[in-house]
Amino acid sequence: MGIKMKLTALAISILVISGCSNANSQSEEEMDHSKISDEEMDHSMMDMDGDMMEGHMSHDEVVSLNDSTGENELKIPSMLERDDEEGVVYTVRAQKGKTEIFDGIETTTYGYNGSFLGPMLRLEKGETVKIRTINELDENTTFHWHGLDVPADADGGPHDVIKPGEEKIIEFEVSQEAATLWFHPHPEGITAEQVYNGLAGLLYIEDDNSKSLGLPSDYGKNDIPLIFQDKLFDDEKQLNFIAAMNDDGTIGDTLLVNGTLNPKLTVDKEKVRLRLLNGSNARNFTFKLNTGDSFVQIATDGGFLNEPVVLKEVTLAPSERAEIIVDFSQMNSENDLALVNEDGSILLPFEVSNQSGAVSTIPGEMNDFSLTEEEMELPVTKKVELFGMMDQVTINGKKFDSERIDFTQQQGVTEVWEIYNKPDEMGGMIHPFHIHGTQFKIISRNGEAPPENERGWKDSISIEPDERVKIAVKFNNKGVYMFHCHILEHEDNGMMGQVKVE
Ligand SMILES: [Cu+2]
Repeated sequence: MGIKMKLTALAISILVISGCSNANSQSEEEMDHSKISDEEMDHSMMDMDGDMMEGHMSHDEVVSLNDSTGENELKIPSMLERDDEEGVVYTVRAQKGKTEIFDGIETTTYGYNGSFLGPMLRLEKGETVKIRTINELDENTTFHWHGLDVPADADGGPHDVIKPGEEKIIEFEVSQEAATLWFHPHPEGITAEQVYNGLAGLLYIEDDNSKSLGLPSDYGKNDIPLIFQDKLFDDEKQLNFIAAMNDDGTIGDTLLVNGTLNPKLTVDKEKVRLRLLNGSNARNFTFKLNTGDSFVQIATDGGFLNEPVVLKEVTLAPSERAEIIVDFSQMNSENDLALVNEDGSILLPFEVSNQSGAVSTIPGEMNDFSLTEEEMELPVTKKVELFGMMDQVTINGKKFDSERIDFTQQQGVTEVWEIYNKPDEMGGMIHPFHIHGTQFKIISRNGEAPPENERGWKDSISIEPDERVKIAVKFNNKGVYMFHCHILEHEDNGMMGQVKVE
């Protein structure tokens, strides 16, 4: 971060403190808020008055994460078994329970088919699936299948409330390609709390392609699910959401990976596939190896990239996924290897065993994703403006109203949505934008082609302040779907709209 940008951040904080909101008087260069990270903004604000500015609590990155000490082996979610019923039936129960996250201490948590988080649900493209969803909580919930291309009545948005003690069977055909998706609750106004308390699970889709690529696919061995979540525990080691809650996204100092405190992952000397999910309420993660070595990304939110992309780091906003492959074949246990965050904090130490694992090669061609000339030239027909902070967040100047349809779109017709993250006098903040019931294609970010690792199916996109993105959106099913900010507190505060597909 250069001095100029620091000064810019300072200039903005002075601007704010002096109560001047006429940001137009700033030069264009100074107005380039997108280059100022939230951290810079907050630090400069803290420098000025020694504390957070009133009414504007921290964004993410302000509370740093504690390093994982690596004393606990990573837990791997169990794979959900099919029920013994006609048709393909899975049962998913939302429950409350107690979990030993800290040694000898019981923490009250929520989970699916267990006390914390959920099992991994593995579906095959082409199969018709029935899922029985049961609410065993003492509050309303919904079961939302994030990234799944399903009819709206199976999507589990805020309209699909399941009351305590009630259940619902949904049925759909798995129509999309192999991907790492997930599921979580989506009840109006209380999504953040329920996810924070532990309701989240993984949903894998496999298909002929994914099974023929020869990628590491031994679940829990060289194909590892990784749900990253930050939490703030109180003195009794409980998750007190009301106390921890921040309207701009609840941020914690304690990292849990698959619900494991201080996790480490033991791997053989082989290529290992890591399916990264940012399951946090609000925190962004930038994943990299502490050695500075590169890895390859093979998949986005909704499927394989056409070719592996070599990277040194990958950033995921809440709800985004990336599948990456790390090559441990030349590593040994003397290497102090770990997955770390942008600031170097240790997220997941690796222990490399002496065993040589499977020899796998990463194919050069993995998919046939394409963004056509025709799609790129379509006019913008839906405009979305994300704005605000705290409980003042809006989309196109409005807050969510379950009775209001914001957009209509024809089933099977591709439209270009332009999403603009409008800065405020504070600079603004990143909003991860998610659309239900579809996977979309990124056409451009500020007029430029997206980076190589975003040239694949996406259901969420991280948008910087003052950034304008164009995406090609097509719905294959009908009904009313949500689009919203995936900072869950923003969603609960009304940063959400509805599109009706006809
Ligand atoms: Cu937001």
